[in-house]
Amino acid sequence: MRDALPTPLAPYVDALPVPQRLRASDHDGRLTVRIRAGAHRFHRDLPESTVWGYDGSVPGPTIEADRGRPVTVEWRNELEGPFPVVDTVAPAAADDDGVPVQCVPGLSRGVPDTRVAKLTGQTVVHLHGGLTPASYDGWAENLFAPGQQAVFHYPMDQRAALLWYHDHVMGITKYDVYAGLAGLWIVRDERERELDLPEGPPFEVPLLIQDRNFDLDERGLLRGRLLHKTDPDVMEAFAPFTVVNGKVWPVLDVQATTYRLRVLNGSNARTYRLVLLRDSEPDLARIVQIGTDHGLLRSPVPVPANGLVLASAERADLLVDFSDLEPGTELTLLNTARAPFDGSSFPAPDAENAADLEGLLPYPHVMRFRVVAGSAVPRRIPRELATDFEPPAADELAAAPRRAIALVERELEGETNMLTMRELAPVDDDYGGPVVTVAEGDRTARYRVAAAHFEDTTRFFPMLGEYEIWRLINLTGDTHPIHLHLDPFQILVRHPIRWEIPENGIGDRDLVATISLERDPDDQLDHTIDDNERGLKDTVRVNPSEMVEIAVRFTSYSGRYMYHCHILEHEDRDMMRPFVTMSPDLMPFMA
Ligand SMILES: [Cu+2]
Repeated sequence: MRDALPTPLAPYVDALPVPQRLRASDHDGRLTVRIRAGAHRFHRDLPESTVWGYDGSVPGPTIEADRGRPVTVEWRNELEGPFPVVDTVAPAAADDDGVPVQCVPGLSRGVPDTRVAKLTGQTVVHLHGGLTPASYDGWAENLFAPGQQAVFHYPMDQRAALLWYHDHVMGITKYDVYAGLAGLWIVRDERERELDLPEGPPFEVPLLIQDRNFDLDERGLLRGRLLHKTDPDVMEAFAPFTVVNGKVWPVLDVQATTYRLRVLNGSNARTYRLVLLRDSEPDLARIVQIGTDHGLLRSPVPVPANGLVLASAERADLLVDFSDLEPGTELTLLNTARAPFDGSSFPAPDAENAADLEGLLPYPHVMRFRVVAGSAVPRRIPRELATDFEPPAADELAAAPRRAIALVERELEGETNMLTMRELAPVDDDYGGPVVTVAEGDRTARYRVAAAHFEDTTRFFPMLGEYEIWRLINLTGDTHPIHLHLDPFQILVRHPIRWEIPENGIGDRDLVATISLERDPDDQLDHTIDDNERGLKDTVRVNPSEMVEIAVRFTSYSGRYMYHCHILEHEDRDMMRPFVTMSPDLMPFMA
């Protein structure tokens, strides 16, 4: 079933909102952000929605900071009133017409979850991509309640990049972010200014992309109330309406010049593959990508031929040249990615036909650009961008500690599936318990599961200043965007793998699996690292039948941090683990 539904809201009628700018330098580095309920209109033809937002707005204000100039934020929790999102699990995955319930608004006969309705507004703020001391990183269990506040110090001793701040409460991040608790944070530095990149309005435009769904009233008409709906087959909420900076399918008037788009996928679970179309044809050649999660790439790269893929929490810094276009020209940004995303491709020339109900993509619409009158000014694109990082050299990695983590989905009877990160520890040949074997050429390594749940004993103690190699082994059918807090990493390789898990091989803590580093003949994915992934990343897509190796070097702070899947429904359902960065002089004193 690859089919469209009629759009219940008119696309491309609302102007793209640009979030309020909050420049730290205008406030001597001291900011106060009130976390509170607000009223927000997601579309011209929708009634106002109640949201929970930073400064009561969706998205929150875009905080702008300069490298080397610390920022202190007093996060004041002033949340009150009922929780603004209704949560439900529909009793069936499809309605009577066979349409998946996640493709349509309304409860689809689901019963509102009363536990969610009773949430009172406990919160904690995490600055995603921030090199932040552990005390201010927003540990998921260190909460502040309504009436309380937290004063967090952000050193901003880090390169220019698009970061974002969002709620990170253990178990309910998916609800709090969906309610509106997310905003952008831009770090600027001298290198970017040397390159004369667009900074600020009108030519630098942040695009925070999310998906949202809404409840219906008794007459079946859309009302503004936010709806987080899942179904018995799909535990993640994949909402039908794409929202950019808080508006469903907005339009941006652009002059005939180069724009810098700072794109973030802030969705709970949905991955986007963004394709720009003009006159129904892909028009991706006018886009170059200059940056990724942690800022500038070493040189500009084209976006992949079938579109720019961004999983939850991934960012892209794009330059788009509109200078050859006549006033009145329209370009449309569409999404061609099915959900749940499994890494498979979709041809860009077919983007207009990407609607796919079974793939939980009823509307490919994202937003439109409309060229308006003005003088045409192309902008020179620098050929060399970042000069401050290199791929790690072989000798730097030769002695690097290696860690292995299996991503596992455990199906449970009458309960939502459990997703866990299984930290693997090598065992010798006489170990008699359940093992995971990894065959690599003629060598086979054997592992036991050493940790499976967030509260299991911490096992990862990376030493500051030293490279480590982490191997992320996906034993599920979906792509998981894995995010490490604190320092960025580089992707070394994506290995295709074959794997087998016997019946009942996934226990609460045990795992039996046979993995080999070879391509499965049925595997259609190419498992390449895209050019735009050869930068400093903090979130990496780990596709099905794939083992991703990353090289990470923690440099900045000692303390307790976490890594997790950035599909919020997974992170909340245990796909998260702690690690502790260590100063080497303390290691002899570790028990
Ligand atoms: Cu996941």
